[in-house]
Amino acid sequence: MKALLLVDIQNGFCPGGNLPVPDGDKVVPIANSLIDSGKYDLIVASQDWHPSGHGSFASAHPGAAPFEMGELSGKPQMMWPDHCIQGTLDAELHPALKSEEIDLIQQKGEDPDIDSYSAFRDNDRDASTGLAEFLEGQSVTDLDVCGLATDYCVKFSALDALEMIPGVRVRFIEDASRGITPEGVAAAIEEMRSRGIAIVDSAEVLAG
Ligand code: VGL
Ligand code: ZN
Repeated sequence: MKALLLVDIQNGFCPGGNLPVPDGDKVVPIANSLIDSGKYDLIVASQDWHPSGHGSFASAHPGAAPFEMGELSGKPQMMWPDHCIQGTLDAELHPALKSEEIDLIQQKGEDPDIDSYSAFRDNDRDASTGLAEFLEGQSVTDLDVCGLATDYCVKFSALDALEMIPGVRVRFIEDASRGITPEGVAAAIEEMRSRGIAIVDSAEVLAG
């Protein structure tokens, strides 16, 4: 079974959102062409889904400013602007994304005391969201991962997929993803590659 994981293609990570990734919205037409390709047996998506006052928000820590390192539950934590708050427009999947074709939407980041970049488990690698067990149960052998942001949620999701779904082959679709910083993206791609994730383009996927 071949599956596609669309990571956090939400208003909040697109221009106009609360934590905009440069050109984040450019992934939407590419994601739609992947969705429509007929290459996948299963299409899943993740959705960053924070309660207001989440501990990853700078606003929850007196004196902290967004994009500085701070601390959450005794561990280093990037301080983010308030983003993707449950039930707000910011948290909705991008309106142009063909979300009616998505088989399962995995929400994450609900625990106020820990962040969850990965679609599969919290940042302390403890609490599983259940997505790995679901994909394993569906006998997924091949998983393509793309979306927002390459240097955070996409990278951690791809690495966890490899670790948590027995025997799975993982590919990262570079042009269907965007990151927060160019240096972060370069380091993320190198880390994924070194762990055995294939770095591909949507053209290659669509032609394959
Ligand atoms: C993300 C920062 C905070 C992401 C989510 O989707 O990459 N980044 N929350
Ligand atoms: Zn978040």
